[in-house]
Amino acid sequence: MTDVDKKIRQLIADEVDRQASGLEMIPSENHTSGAVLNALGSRLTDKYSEGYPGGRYYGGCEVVDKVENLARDLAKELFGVSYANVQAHSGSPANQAIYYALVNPGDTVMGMSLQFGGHMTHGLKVNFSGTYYNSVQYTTDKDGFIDYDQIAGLAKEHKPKLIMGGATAYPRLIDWQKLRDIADSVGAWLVSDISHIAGLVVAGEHPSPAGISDVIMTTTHKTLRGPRGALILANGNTSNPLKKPERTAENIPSLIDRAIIPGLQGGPHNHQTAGIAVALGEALQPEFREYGQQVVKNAQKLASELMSRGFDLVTGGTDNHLMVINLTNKKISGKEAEVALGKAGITVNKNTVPFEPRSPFDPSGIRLGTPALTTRGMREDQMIQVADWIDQAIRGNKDDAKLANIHDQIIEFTKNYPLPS
Ligand code: DSN
Repeated sequence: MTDVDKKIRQLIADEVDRQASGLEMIPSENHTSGAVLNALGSRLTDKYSEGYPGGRYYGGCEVVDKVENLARDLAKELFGVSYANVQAHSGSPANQAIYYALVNPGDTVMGMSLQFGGHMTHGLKVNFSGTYYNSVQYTTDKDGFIDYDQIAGLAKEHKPKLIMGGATAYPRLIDWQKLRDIADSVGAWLVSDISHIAGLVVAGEHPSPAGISDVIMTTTHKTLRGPRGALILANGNTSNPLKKPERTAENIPSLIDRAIIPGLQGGPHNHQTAGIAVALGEALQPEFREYGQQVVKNAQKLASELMSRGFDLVTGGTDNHLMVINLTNKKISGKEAEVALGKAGITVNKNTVPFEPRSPFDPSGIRLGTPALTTRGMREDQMIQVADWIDQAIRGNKDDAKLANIHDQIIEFTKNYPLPS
């Protein structure tokens, strides 16, 4: 054992302790099962396997072919599609592959502005998606709801080749059919980024874009509760990544496969693929459906408890796993709140609110959600206590002794809700 190994072991133990003794409320985070961790820490990480099952550029791939085929089959079954690519290393590379497959540099693309709840890869000017493509950004209305009329108007004016639906900080349901109609009105591809809500889609708590969107992308580590990674899903012809296909709907599998490799990536991360397969197998169990339903019940209970304590929630509540709180009326910035809640053992992230008047580095809001707390077995009753601690921490944000006292209470409380073993 080297000194570095010892240090890293200690840091891993410290991180486990931090997670176990606090409330992880960043809505894009979760706690994976021991079975997923086992797959991630396996010898599969040693293996190179550029290419796809049955068509690799390396020998010795007979086992990892089975791993990847299993992950692909489970993804198809879970989301009701005929094609899945499981090799993208995470969400941003997956979205990069989708643009690479479907549009050319300089083409017009449309997505939701980051400030209003979108993602960097949905066309942010400083991201590849806003640099290599002519990005047009849509926003929400003044109350924080997606404004489909605005999207339709922008589409008519700018004629995008691709419209990206989906968000990272949007607390309401997304109407995929309305986006489909808008995309069809201008002949654009419709891509649905369901990274945040994939677990809710599986649980029937959010409408699925399957059969509506041309391509679906999801990361695997948020509500889906797997390891870091991504799925790109579609329908269409069986892929033949060796032939350059025309950009037609039935060729989407070939276009995506070629965009991942040789387009953008080299070898897939086989340990990650195995972890994804394990997580997808878990998501197919009936307990996962109950889990997804409970995530939403917990979020709605937490939202109503916070609102009853005077918190101003963007859109006035939530339909999903997350909420964005505008803290302006509490006379505290998002950054200050993130720090104060952190001292109290509650991990959230600062977040912009629609029409943000402040800097994104110190915005007006915070974003929080219930996926990880629900994984640990917390239910609506515990959300009342959590809301109370959040309220106390925000009110006492300058009082370190008070924040430490809340943290002590949370340490005791979390002993009843262990991380998955
Ligand atoms: N970084 C993710 C999130 O926190 O929502 C999005 O990729």
